[in-house]
Order: sequence, then structure tokens, then C-alpha cells
Amino acid sequence: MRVHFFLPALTEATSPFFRPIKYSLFPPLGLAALAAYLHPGDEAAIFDEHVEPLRFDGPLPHLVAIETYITNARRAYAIADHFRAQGVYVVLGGLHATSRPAEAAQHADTVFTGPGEDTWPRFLADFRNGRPAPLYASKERSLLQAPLPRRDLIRRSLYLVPNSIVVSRGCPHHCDFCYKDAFFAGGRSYYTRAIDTALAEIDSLPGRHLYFLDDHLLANRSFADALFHGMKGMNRVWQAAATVDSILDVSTHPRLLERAVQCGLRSLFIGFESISESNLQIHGKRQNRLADYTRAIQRLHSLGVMINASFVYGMDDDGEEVFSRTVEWAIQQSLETATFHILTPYPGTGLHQRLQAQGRILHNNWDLYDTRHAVFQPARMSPEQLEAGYWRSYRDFYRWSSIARAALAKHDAIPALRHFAYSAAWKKLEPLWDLILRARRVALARPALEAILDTRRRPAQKPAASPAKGLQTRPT
Ligand code: B12
Ligand code: SF4
Repeated sequence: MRVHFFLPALTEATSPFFRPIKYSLFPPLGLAALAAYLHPGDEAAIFDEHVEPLRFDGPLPHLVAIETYITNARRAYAIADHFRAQGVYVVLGGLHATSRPAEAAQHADTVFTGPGEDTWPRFLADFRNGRPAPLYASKERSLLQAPLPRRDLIRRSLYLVPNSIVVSRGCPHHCDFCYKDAFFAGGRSYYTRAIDTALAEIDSLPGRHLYFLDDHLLANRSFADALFHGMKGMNRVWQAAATVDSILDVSTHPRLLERAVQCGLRSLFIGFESISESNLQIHGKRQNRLADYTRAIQRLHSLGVMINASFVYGMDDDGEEVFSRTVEWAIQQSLETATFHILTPYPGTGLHQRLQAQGRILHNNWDLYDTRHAVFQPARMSPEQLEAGYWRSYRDFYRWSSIARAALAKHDAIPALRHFAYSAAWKKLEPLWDLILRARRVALARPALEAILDTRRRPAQKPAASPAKGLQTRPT
């Protein structure tokens, strides 16, 4: 059987004028995970439109499987229609198909909702027997028996970070704007791989650099502890994501963070989301307490871990002042990089239900649900003000003078230099990234990334800035 997997791109990623580096970071891991369920005699190929134009010549596949996100849904449907018109069996899955199965069904022979580890092998058996169903809804969630992704189908040279990896799925928290509760509805919404398999996968990856795409790598502290224990001595440098409270939590495994650093943690993505306590409460971000922010940042910095901070604009407590306040706060906290997002009500989320009930959703043009457009009516400003403030934040945070101020706030030469180099490399060198991508030479930048990540002042031997006992946060 010949199976073709597609990750369609949103329009911006294929622009002939400018290619942002962020679309050439990670390979389509979800599709590689699905390909692992095929028989050895099957012929499989993965096509990622973010990194190369799709070609529709060559022998027709027997089966086409397409991953949908909200922003690539329109393109996914066009590709699906193209193959169906030629009689090819087409299936759609992923986040958007999960939240809009009826919409996806207009372009597919079969639609999948939720993660694919339980439904996809069932479908394959049904398909081979000539009895595929129109809908497969995931209910039994586990990674314990899941095979490792078919990385042999990924062209590593086209990605800056080919070693992306997920060792868990979902997250134990319930922020109302997050994709998570909608995607994992109907079953468990947080689970991990077996430690041995996770370590075997890590060990199989060439090079030094890893990027864990897990929503919250520290969510299960025993799992994380065993993982970091096993990674010791592997000589890796890695990046990941975690929540504010997990940085300060010393209730169990009090030296978890130190262990993470020992085995290569160099930068962490943290969803601060807002510096308004009221916003955090409205959106169910209970694991974030404003009072903890500075201590969490200081703890990470004292261990030599850089922070990629994420902020969301347009929550109900946000007025026009939110942009300058947030950017100024981020600079003063010496945050290395920041991503700003416009609050986006993905279908199926609690946020979407609330805004819809309030009549505040402006349209369903999924192309614009890209966290850069205001697709709803904000409470305290106009959609135009929200979009303008969003773009201004990027300009203000990544000005040379801001980068220098944030770096110098470290009061230490090596971390300040690393901060400067890392931050400038992401945002100030975008035209250079564009050239590198066009020349298909992105892999050449990998050693530089590893070197910047690994340049750090070693933390002192004594426990670095551990939170005071009386100020412990909740367990995750
Ligand atoms: C890595 C990543 C990216 C990468 C690359 C994506 C890639 N190469 O796969 C980059 C940087 C390019 C990216 C870009 C964007 N992303 Co992004 N990204 C992620 C992230 C962090 C991890 C995805 C991942 O690899 N997961 C692990 C794999 C194993 O799981 P998976 O891909 O979901 O696949 C499983 C299932 O979905 C299912 N499945 C998927 N497809 C199919 C198909 C079939 C047939 C079947 C049976 C099953 C199935 O089975 C797979 C195995 O279980 C997610 C967050 C998350 N945790 O999902 C956000 C996320 C997907 N991104 C998001 C967004 C908003 C964006 C951007 C719009 C951001 C921006 N402003 O630019 C862009 C647009 C992307 C686009 N093409 O439209 C949102 C999507 C919201 C939504 N409802 O669609 C997420 C959920 C982040 C968030 N919390 O909001 N992203
Ligand atoms: S902590 Fe992050 S991943 Fe978890 S529900 Fe909240 S936004 Fe989603």
C-alpha cells in the first residue's frame, strides 16, 4: 500500500518574498508517529509544505492522510479535494478536524478526532479489509505501546531542529484558551511514554540538541525525575516548556530543576500569558500566580536557563496600556526572548463558548485565527488597537536598545552576552535566516545554536535560589 502524509502550510510559510525561520524549525512529528503503524511492506512518504513546495506528480497513492491545524485547514481541504477528485481515499485528522469534524467531513472519506495512537491502527486494519468507517473518535489514550516515530521519513537537513521529541501528551491544567481540553475531550488529557522508551528515543537522535515539544515537561515530577536521571551523561543540550508553578515547586523532587540542568536544560518556554492577576483568574490559569513570576524567573536564571516567555493580549482586563506595561516588565525581568499572541478562541475551547455566547466572535475565517489577528471583540479596546499593540510589542521588545537593556539587567558578563547573541539571532537576523532557508542550508546553523545554548556560567555548587519553604507552590 502506498500512503502519502501531508502537513499543509498556512500561506505565510510559503511566501515567495520572506520565509520566517519558525516554519523550518520542527519536522511533522505527528505524521511520523502515524507512519510508524504501517506494515514494513507499505510505501510511505511525508510531505511538509512548510519546507518544500508540494508536488502532485508521480504515481497516485492509495491513501492520503492530512494533518489539520486551524490555520492550515483551508489548504488541507484543497489538497484533500485534489486527491479525492482523482479517486484517492483521503483521511483528515489533527486539531482542527477534531474541533470541526463535520466541516472536515465535507473534504474527507474518513475523519479522526483526538490523538491517533488508538484510532489510526484500527482504521488501517479496517481500510485493508475494505470496511473503513467515516469517523474514528479517540478514547483510549496511552503511549505505552506506541512505536517510535518514523524519523527515516523526515528530511533532517530541511529543519533547524530535527530532533524535536514528545515524551508525553497533553497537560494536567485547564486554561480556557488552550487547544488542550477540546483536543483531548472524551479520554485522558495527560499521559506519558514509558521511561525506557523515551530514553531509547533520545539516545537514537544524532547530534546534541533536542527540543521537547511536550506541553509541560515537568507536569509529572516522578516521570521527569527518572527521565533526567537517565539523560545524565548523554551530553545533550535541550529546550522545553513548563509552567510557572513547576519551577518553584519543591514539594516532591526538590532538586528536579537542578537535575534537568545537569542533563542539558538550557532554555525553557513559559506561558506567563498576562501580568494581570484578574486575567489569569478569568482564564483559569490557576497554576500562574503573579506573585511567583519574578522568583521563578530568578530561579531559572540563577541556574543558567534562558527563558522564552509567552504573553497573550486581549483578555478582558487588558486596555491599551497592556502592551507597553508587558514589554517593559519583560525587559526589566531580563527575559531572553518573548512571543506575543493575540487571544484566539479556537473552536471547541471554553473561551470560544464564552465569547460566542456573548456575541463577541467576529468571523470564522480560520486563516486569520493565527494569533496575529483579532477575531473577536475585546472588552476594553478595539480589534484594531489590539492588533496594532501586538505588532508594537514585537518592535519594542526586540529593539537593539531593549535587547541591550534586558541583557545588561543580568549584571554578569557571560549570561548577558549569551542573552544578547540568542535574542539577536532570533529576531534581528531574520533576513539572514530567509537567505539561509532559500539556500537550503539551515542545518549549517545548528552548531551555532548549540554553542549559544551551551555558553553559560556554571551555577554555584550550593542550591541555587531554591524557593523558601514557606513560599512553596501547589504540586502540579
Ligand atoms: C511544533 C508546533 C508547531 C511547529 C511545527 C508544526 C509541525 N511541524 O508539526 C510550527 C512552529 C511550524 C508551528 C506553527 C504554528 N502553530 Co503550532 N504547535 C506546535 C506544537 C508545539 C507541537 C505539535 C506537535 O508536534 N505535537 C506532537 C505530535 C506527536 O502530535 P500532533 O502533531 O498533534 O499529532 C497527533 C494528533 O494530532 C493526531 N493527528 C494529527 N494529524 C492527524 C492526521 C490523521 C489522519 C490522524 C489519524 C491523526 C492525526 O495524531 C498524532 C499522533 O497522536 C503544538 C502544541 C501541541 N502540543 O500540539 C502547537 C500548535 C499546534 N500550534 C498552534 C498554532 C496556533 C500555530 C501557529 C498559527 C502559530 C503562529 N502564530 O504562527 C503556526 C501555524 C501552523 C500552521 N501550519 O498552520 C496551535 C494550534 C491551535 C489549533 N487549534 O489549531 C497549537 C496547538 C499551540 C497552542 N497551544 O495553541 N507549530
Ligand atoms: S498550562 Fe499550557 S498546555 Fe496546560 S492547559 Fe494551560 S496553556 Fe494549555
